[in-house]
Amino acid sequence: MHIKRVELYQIELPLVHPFETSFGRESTRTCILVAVHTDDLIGWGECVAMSGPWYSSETVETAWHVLSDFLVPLALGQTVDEPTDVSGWFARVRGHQMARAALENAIWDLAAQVRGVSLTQLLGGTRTEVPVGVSIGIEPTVDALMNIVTQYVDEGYQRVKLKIKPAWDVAVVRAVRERWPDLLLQVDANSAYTLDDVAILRELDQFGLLLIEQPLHHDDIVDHATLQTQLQTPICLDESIHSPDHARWALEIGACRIINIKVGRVGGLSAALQIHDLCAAHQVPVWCGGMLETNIGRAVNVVLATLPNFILPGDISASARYYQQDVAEPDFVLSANSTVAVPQGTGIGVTVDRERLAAVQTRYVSFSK
Ligand code: OSB
Ligand code: MG
Repeated sequence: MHIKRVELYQIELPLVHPFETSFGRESTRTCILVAVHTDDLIGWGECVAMSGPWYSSETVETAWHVLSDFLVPLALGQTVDEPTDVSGWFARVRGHQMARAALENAIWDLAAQVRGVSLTQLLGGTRTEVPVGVSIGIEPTVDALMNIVTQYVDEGYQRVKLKIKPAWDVAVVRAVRERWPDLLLQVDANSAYTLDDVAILRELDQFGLLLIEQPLHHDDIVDHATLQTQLQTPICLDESIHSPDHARWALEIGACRIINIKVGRVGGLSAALQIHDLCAAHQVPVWCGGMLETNIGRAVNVVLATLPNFILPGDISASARYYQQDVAEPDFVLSANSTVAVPQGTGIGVTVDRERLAAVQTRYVSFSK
């Protein structure tokens, strides 16, 4: 297949409920959608960079710049046989994983469409539904949080992740654990602690958590290895793992016992597959993280989570947990056993709603060779 044209769309979608983490509060999701055209097909990818450099150093602006000025020119006019070749075109570009992933994933969508198969079939995924949980932000009060957890548990989520930060940790987790003794529960600190906080983190051991996600510095691997020797709860790395090499380094020094794979954070599906396989070889379970995606990015997450070593439930909640009206359809819906169904159509299996896209679009550019 031959890449003829690439379009970038910036959109703004209001979240149904503001999402607060240790790095800040978001009420609207601003993101970039990438459309890659062959003569007769269009592949879609979502760039998960956020408006500010709080989760990672990338932003919507840096991704727009790097896509427009470096990545799209490298892709235009190329003939693709295997989507695993795409990351090689971008090898000279350092960093900017989220920008690279958006373009690479659009080409994966195309590659599956060209073959007339679903992306799940192309990747060799084995599930028709994937187990999911819900990631719950920091709330103004414990009462407000308890109401939100109640709502999600009533909706059928069987696994809950709580965002924590200093002074919003042990007491909050205790309150939730006391009310739901059997709930699958985990926490995510988004790098809000240091090794000086070992005593607080050790207190979390009493709550039978599935994991503690990214407690220390966003680029650290070494201190996490030290911390893991002092905790019973498995550490799961998110921010620190930008590539298959980071995953290998983390496993080699025992920095974590679980890895959260986010396609955007690691630079695309090819890298995500490599990390999946590496972890499987080390018997280290993985799960699919989320970045408040629209149905385009969510579809890729669901597909990725069909691979066998995605053992823990993903941060892949139902579409309605994020947006009243998405830019692609159909919506992902929570089933009675806390799963979502894997799309069966060709490619990523969701279709862009052009009217909705036009209504939320704030910036647009088209490049052709
Ligand atoms: O750290 O996992 C994270 C959202 C935005 C940025 C970082 C994170 C998150 C989430 C939400 O936890 C996951 C989701 O439901 O999409
Ligand atoms: Mg995280």
